[in-house]
Amino acid sequence: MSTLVVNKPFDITAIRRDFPILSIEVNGKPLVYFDNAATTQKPQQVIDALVDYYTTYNSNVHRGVHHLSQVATDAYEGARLKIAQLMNAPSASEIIFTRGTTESINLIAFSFGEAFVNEGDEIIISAIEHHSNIVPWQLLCQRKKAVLKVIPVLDNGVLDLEAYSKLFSKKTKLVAVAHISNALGTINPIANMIHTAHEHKVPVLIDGAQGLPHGSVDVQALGCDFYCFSGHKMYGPTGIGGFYGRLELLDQMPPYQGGGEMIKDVSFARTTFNDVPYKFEAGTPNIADAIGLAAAVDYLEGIGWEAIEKQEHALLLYATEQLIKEGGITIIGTAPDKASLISFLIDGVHPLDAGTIIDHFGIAIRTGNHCAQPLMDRFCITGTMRASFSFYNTFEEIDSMMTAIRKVKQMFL
Ligand code: 7TS
Repeated sequence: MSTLVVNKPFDITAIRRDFPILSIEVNGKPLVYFDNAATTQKPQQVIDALVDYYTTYNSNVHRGVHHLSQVATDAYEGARLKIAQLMNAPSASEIIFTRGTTESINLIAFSFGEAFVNEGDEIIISAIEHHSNIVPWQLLCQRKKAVLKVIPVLDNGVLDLEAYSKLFSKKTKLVAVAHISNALGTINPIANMIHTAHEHKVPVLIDGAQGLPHGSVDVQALGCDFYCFSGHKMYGPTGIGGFYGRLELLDQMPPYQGGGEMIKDVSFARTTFNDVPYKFEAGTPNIADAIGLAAAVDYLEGIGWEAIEKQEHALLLYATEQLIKEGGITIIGTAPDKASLISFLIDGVHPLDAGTIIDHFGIAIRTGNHCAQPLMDRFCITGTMRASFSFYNTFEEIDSMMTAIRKVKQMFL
């Protein structure tokens, strides 16, 4: 396991070589992968870490005194520590592994809800949330007869912070908001929003599914109470993710699932629960993929967050310029502060039709509502086309997308 991080110069050719899938062809054309907000591709280093685990030290964790179990436990707990360091969490025990952002939010909505939410209480979310940060709160509100309040969004895709500050009442129990919108690219001013909530003594959950992959996150500097993430969106395997939770809250929250590992002592009369993080990790965890995720973090740190942010920002600016220059395109979401994704419509063409034609050119973009149906309703559209970039994408790939867009226009207009 590497501990020394040496930032290499940004060498796009070498970086692309690390991702075997980037050299395949789709429909007879070199793959252009612009669906990184849905999931990112995996570098060989992550694939190797998975193979190495299954080939040389596959074993269950926390249970055995035998050699393999200890090696696997060290690697699994090492992955937890790596995530804690990545997010600057005060301690590794405040990192809970789950299947990803959706499971993290469901866990917190259930467990925080059991501990702190009662009839008539209020939860604040925003108009630009992914369904994963809407539905768990709706379920909680139904269960507890609580009330869901929604921060409105302005026409440019920026949250209405004046309206936000007026949503708080003595009944507000939690704010749950995305770091970065997966449908618009808006980077929310979460530090300010957390500050406002804390003035009202209300804890804040950040949906970081699109946040953690794009830049360094410091949960202590932000002061957030929960920060949720998905490993597969940050170059790690699917089926692994988790969240940071403030210890003081985690200690007061009941378990989400019962089973092995989350107990201290079991009798038929009574069970006492393990300490965090194990209280929230019932059953055999996803050992291999946690180790794969740690390899992804090593990989990202090897490139360096500054280099990643710089390349992704340059790609966003270039794509935005090209789309504006092209004309006949409506960009949905024009916030001044945006991450590396762009949602747009070719005027007069259904996004699904356009996406299908673009796929013929080997170009993977996303079309649809991006699991943000209320947001689409707000903008009176059914969906958009979305190109989401990673540091491994190139300006030439954006040129290829523009050529495909021109072809769509010729066919439909
Ligand atoms: N929150 C946000 C902001 C997201 O973008 C996503 C997934 C989720 C939560 C759920 O993450 P999961 O890993 O638990 O599924 N977003 C997308 C997307 O934009 N296209 O496909 C999945």
